Amino acid sequence: MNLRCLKRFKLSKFRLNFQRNYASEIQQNTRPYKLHKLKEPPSAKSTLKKEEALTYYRQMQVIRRVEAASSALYQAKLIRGFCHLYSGQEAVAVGMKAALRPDDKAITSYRSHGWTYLFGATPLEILAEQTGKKTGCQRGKGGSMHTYCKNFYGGNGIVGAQVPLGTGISFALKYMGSDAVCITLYGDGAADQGQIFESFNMACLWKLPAIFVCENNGYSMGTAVHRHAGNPNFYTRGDCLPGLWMDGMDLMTVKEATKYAMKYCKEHGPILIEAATYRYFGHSLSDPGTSYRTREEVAEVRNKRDPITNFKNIIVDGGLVTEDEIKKIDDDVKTEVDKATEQSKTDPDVGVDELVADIYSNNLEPFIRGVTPFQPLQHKRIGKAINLK
Ligand SMILES: Cc1ncc(C[n+]2csc(CCOP(=O)(O)OP(=O)(O)O)c2C)c(N)n1
Ligand SMILES: [Mg+2]
Repeated sequence: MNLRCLKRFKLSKFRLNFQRNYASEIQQNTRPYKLHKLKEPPSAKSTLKKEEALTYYRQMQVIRRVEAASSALYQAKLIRGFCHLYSGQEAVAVGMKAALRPDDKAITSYRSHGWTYLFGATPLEILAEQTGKKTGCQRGKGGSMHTYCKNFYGGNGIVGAQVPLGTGISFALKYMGSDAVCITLYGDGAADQGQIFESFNMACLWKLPAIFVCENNGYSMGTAVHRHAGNPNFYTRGDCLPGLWMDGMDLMTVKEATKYAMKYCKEHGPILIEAATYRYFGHSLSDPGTSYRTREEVAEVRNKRDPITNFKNIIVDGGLVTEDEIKKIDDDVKTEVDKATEQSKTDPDVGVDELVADIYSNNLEPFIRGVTPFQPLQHKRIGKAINLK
């Protein structure tokens, strides 16, 4: 590049930066939806304010870093048992939560860390829960698959079992005259279970404020969708439920779909959303995730469809957020999660005295029945295992 070209290049870069710092909100086109038994699609445009952009970007980065930290702690054998990571699926949780109001509820499967964070748990509480420490969100007694906080009902290990539970939460909301809705998430592998259809039926019958979300990440453990689903269009499988397909890798597409679904289910009853997404890690951390898919496939999604890179490009290219602001968030999140990771190694373990504590919220018998007939264990109330702050 000669000197004149270089000067011109610098000037245009300066102009671009100047313009980039200018926008306080942008309009983004949502990605096309597919509809089933619905007349109108969600909005084709979504407005994004600067503060929202910074928040959503940060939330997605925290989720990804907490999962990377969970993976490292698992490799170091400081997390034992099952551990399922959400990396790649962040835009579904952050986009949906962005549309919810403070009293709305959610329930999901064992892939729950990201949702727990969005409903109020800190990175330390999520990591320390997995390392079995007292500072964990359930005082270390739930572990990776059983994380909860106010308005978030877990963290459920049995495939599909959260769907009737979520339907029950929606029923309770209607019964108590609440304006809130409940989002019930399940995977493509869970979608063939009988209890899902029983739940749909009850929700339809009683017009419950229920948003069912099938997170189609392409695989049920090591089985690809085309090998396990007779009908792979999960958004069409609700029988009496209308369905909506959305690109779950695009945060604003997810947010607009959620706003639409909330309005729909308050007016007409339940709705089913399929979120097309992808997971980067194996099914759980004991699965390398490479025997049933190629490394190239994973690399291609990371390069072309990654939800965080996609969102970053939109907000930087749209002039809403600068590269420096992105870097600052990245650095802050790294510092916060690194600190939480170290603390999750050294905080005190849960004592044996807690083994039979907090089993009942209101214990009516002093002893735990049926565990050791010769030496009954006394029930203790140590502290709230669920932080309702
Ligand atoms: C009733 C039941 N059957 C089998 C399992 C073992 N299992 C755990 S996760 C899983 C696959 C579920 O896949 P999907 O619903 O697509 O969710 P994803 O893991 O992709 O999020 C299976 C078969 C289980 N936990 N519960
Ligand atoms: Mg799946």
